[in-house]
Amino acid sequence: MNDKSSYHQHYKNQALRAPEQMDAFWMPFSANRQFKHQPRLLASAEGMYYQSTDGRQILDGTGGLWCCNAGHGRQRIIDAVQQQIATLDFAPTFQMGHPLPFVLAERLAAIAPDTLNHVFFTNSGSESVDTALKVALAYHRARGEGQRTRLIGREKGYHGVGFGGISVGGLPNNRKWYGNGLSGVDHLRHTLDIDRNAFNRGLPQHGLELAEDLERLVALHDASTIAAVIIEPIAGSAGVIIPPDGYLKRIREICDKYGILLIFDEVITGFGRVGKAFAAQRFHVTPDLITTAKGLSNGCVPMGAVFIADKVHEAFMSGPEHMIDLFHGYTYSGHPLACAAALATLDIYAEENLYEKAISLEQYWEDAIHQIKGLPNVIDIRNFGLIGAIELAPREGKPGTRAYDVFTKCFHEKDVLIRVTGDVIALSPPLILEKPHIDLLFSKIADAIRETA
Ligand code: PXG
Repeated sequence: MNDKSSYHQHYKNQALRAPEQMDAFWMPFSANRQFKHQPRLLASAEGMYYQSTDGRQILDGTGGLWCCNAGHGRQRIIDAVQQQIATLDFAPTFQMGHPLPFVLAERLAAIAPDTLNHVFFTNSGSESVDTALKVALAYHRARGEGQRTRLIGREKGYHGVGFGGISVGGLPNNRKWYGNGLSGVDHLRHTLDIDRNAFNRGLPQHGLELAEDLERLVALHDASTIAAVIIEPIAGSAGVIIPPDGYLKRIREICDKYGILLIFDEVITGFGRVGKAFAAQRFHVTPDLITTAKGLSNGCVPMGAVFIADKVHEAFMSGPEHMIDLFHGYTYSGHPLACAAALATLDIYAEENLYEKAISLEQYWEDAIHQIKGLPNVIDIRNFGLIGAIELAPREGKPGTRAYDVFTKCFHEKDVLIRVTGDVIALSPPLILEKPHIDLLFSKIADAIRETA
């Protein structure tokens, strides 16, 4: 297996198995039995395309899972990771270190909003969320406000799958199986309002008043009990929810008024998806913490990072110097391979101006996706940055099946990879895409929608 083609062959032979031979791997967030009867397997990837195990080139409309902003198979990342594993495979992370996370954190702080100058490394978005929630609680305690233990999330929010994340999250299926979660959590109302905002381009014009829902929760619980609000500037997993114009700014104002920390979960919006390093910058709203993962390392090695404002960080640095300042961390926080991948990824983003490129294609992207309007069962289209969503009317009594059929048709017959959640088609292509890819993507999706009853 020393060249790519023999590797493919090996992989392919291994992958094409009878369903019962696939049973050992319990796939995440998947209909396992259905999948194993008609698997969708990817063997390799380069640029804008995956290659399926049956040898087809599949256009990537999803950046993997909102991860591969620089596209696939980037030589610079490959070289960096290969060199790193040959040089330093692992170094202990508690009370010990190696140079890369220091270098990487500085690079990250330089592209983050002004005051977010400190970075805590994790291995996933879920861990980033747990980290941010814990830092928020500990921050208040360190300042003598230990009674601020309440965390506020939002309906339809997705913050990964840790107990913290599902507690502040607002997707019923991700919560209801797992008991009560954290106590003392409450949720803002969500902002999806198709009745008033259907087929709106960019930021919805209706719904700013929903930010005042935070005032309701403050009145109910009292500000003195509330540690933090966590929201996605743009929600992805719930089917792409774009914030109403002015909403994030108003949430920031209310948090400031009551001394509540604001956490932006930018696991999908970070690293160029909306034309800036972070959505915070695009919206001109600076939170106190930002959670990230995915695009940080182009999805190549698992890695997450939490960006932390100076004032939060400082609150931990006043004890005796020999004291551990934060009793939190992961064995793999700042893993050498992840750091190497992330540094190479940041190089690519900068050298290829990928964030600016995303903005320069935004109008074209918007025009292309809105051409889907009028096709059968299309009830809404939403877009911002290089994010797009096409919402289909659910089939009577069978929610999710219509979009799922479009998804499988796209994969098996149209050679494009899309993602569906519920009856929403969500799109988040690599930022390296060109106009012809956009044309191809939407013409195939349009065909698939037309051909799906
Ligand atoms: N926060 C947000 C906002 C996310 O979107 C996570 C946290 C959790 O990250 P990890 O790395 O622990 O999975 C996410 C993950 C989709 C989709 O297509 C989105 C995610 C994961 C899988 C699918 O909507 N986001």
